[in-house]
Amino acid sequence: MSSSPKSSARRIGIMGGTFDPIHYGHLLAAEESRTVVGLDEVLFVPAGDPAHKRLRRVASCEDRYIMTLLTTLENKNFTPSRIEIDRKEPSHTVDTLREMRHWYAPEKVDFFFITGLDAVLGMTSWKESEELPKLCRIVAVNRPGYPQKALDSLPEALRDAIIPLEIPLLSISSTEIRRRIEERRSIKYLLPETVEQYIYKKGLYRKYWRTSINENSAHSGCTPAGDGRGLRRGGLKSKDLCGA
Ligand code: DND
Repeated sequence: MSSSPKSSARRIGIMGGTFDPIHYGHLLAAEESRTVVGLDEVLFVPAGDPAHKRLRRVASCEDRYIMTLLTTLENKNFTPSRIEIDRKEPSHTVDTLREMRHWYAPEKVDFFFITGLDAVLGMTSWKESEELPKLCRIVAVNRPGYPQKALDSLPEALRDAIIPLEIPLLSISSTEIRRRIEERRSIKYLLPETVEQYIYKKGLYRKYWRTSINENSAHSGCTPAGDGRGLRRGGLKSKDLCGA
């Protein structure tokens, strides 16, 4: 699998995230990866049931999907995917990549999983992490406080699959955005305005959110939060949205 666009295989970037909420840091990472690594498109894959975020409350997967959809409308090369939202199990990248691989002949597509350096450094704890290099290349974008040198600590097979990518550092995080909302501070210019409006309209991340845990777990089901009106599952299928 090559990192430069020489073969005729379609080069698909996969930007996975909890996206709670999605912000300009995610978008910049995806756009820089697309242009520098030479990707044909980038799929944004919100985790349906982010197993690694069980200890805090996470906005419903439908809210996070809608925020992702609103964001991707602004870039014709970005496509939201429901693949993890529609899966009834906890979200794991290896399952997503295998499912995507299943849709395409191997010579037709190369996958590039786009992720921040912080996430890459924890990858050895992901489900079947040793399988990931067989399924995709990993574009590791830098983040403030995480030196590229830290990649040396990863197992060789994982390291060999990594394409390190320097991007302009944006010190924006979903944690900081949620904190600002709790504290009634402005979140303007940290994320697209449509997402900001959606957050306020649905009353997401207000102070009382701190008190309970992840609502997206398979036990509680992936149901719309808030009043639940109009945000039903199943309107769009993952294949439609992933362009498969
Ligand atoms: P996060 O919860 O870190 O997402 O999850 C990232 C991906 O890892 C998702 O696809 C997860 O399903 C997958 N994962 C995690 C743990 C275990 C397993 C899989 C498993 O398979 O077992 P966030 O929404 O917080 O962030 C999304 C991405 O954007 C991350 O890679 C993060 O590093 C990056 N990012 C930034 N990059 C550049 N500048 C910024 C960024 N803020 C976040 N300001």
